[in-house]
Amino acid sequence: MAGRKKLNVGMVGYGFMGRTHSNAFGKVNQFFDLGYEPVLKAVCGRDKDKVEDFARTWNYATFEPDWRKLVERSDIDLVDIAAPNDTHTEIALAAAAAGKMVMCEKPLGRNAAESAKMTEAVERAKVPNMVWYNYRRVPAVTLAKQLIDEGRLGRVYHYRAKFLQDWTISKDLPQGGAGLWRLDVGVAGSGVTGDLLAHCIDTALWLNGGIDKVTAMTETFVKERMHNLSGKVEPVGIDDASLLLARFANGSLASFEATRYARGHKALYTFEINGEHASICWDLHDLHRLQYFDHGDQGIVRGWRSIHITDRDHPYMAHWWVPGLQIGYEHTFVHQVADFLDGLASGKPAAPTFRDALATDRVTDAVLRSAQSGRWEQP
Ligand code: SOE
Repeated sequence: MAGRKKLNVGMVGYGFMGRTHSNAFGKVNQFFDLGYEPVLKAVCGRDKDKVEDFARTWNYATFEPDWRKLVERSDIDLVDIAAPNDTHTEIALAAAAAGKMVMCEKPLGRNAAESAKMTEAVERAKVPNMVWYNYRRVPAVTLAKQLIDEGRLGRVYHYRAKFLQDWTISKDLPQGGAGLWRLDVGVAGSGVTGDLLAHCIDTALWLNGGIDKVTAMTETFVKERMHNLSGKVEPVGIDDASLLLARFANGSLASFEATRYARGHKALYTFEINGEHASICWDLHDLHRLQYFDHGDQGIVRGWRSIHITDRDHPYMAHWWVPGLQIGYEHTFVHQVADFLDGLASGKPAAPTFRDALATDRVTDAVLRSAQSGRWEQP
């Protein structure tokens, strides 16, 4: 599109998520015809050498060691927060107060109280905002949403989801510091509940509506770990595994499981939805396929279909290659930026907004409360 408006991006953080977001900002205009063009203006991080190197690799024009300076810069339109969870609130509040658009990596806050403050701040400042729950934008997951909204499943009875990893099983793995802050409860807020289960809950709220109540259990299998910053063995405050039952407002029953102790599984996010007329299954390890069973099919050919989501009429796929050629994980972030920019142009904000992500954090808070109280808890 000719005459695109430039949108100057200031990124805070240069870890795994800093890379996924930067890649998405850099690629989006090559594949989507949009009214806006992100410009990688500045990246911010405390380690000068690392941030300088990151700026060079990802083509940022400048770098800033202090996020406060970045937020105040008049040449920054959008602040993207890809730094550890304990930084999200302060940066988002300052960015909103400075009138910047704000995008934030999930989970929005370390708990719902922080997320509520952030939500109030962006809404008070009336600045566009979004949270990076990228799995909504796997084309197969977006297609699941379309099929549900078309009423193909009818009444939903069951929602079943899990997110399994195995990278923290070793007792020798330290907690804290670069790459391992997810094990430090002070920084992360919680363990797998905020990190992995939150993805399952975000998708579930989107596909199946609100959750009325939950009953949960959590466990910390390794109770002490060396802390990289203090150099001492310290108690582990995060949950290593989180399992729950839930009741949705639409009457359906759900079970969810998240763990980093499922030997052999690296990032196995799956969900299955069983409705009156049809069922849907999806699996992140096979992300370009959607399994679909339709009871309305003629009996002799009725069975599970494995739909290869690569055709031009599948969500997002007309923007990529030719039918039959699939895309992957990094593209979900490109789709997220494309929808955000489209929302700016149309005035219809793309989801999940901070308010949507607050709803997820209310559910994950209820999960942690229920694991403590042993009772059903409401989000
Ligand atoms: C944790 O290992 C992690 O990187 C999460 O933080 C991401 O949100 C998830 O998508 C993959 O796993």
